[in-house]
Amino acid sequence: MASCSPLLLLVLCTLTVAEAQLKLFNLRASNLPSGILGTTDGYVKVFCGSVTLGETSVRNNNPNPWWEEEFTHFNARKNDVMRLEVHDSDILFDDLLGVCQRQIKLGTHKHDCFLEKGGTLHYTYSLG
Ligand SMILES: [Ca+2]
Repeated sequence: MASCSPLLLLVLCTLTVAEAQLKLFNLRASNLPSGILGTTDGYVKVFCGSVTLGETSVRNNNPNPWWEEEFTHFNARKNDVMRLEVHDSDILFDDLLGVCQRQIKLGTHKHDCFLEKGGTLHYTYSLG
């Protein structure tokens, strides 16, 4: 058909896989366990797909920390895997308290994630 140009098809395809903006915020945790040294010094590392978005500051000696940091990824796509790692900072080796992984969906979503070594991570993200 003369009306269906290859250029139009290309534009449609590009729109279908359009990249979206991911924003992660309202990060907090509750009931984090204490390590051998007895203090819980939590921080969170954030990844999306193969991209490292960064990490929060360390909240020293607080089993119920919150973090004001927000993370933004401008080239996110629906169904990318977002990965949040909760660590306890220590003098020698930091402990990994747990990992939260989720395929991101369009819209704004609030989640609670139970950590392997105890405690819960709470976060909100929006994709659009
Ligand atoms: Ca610690």
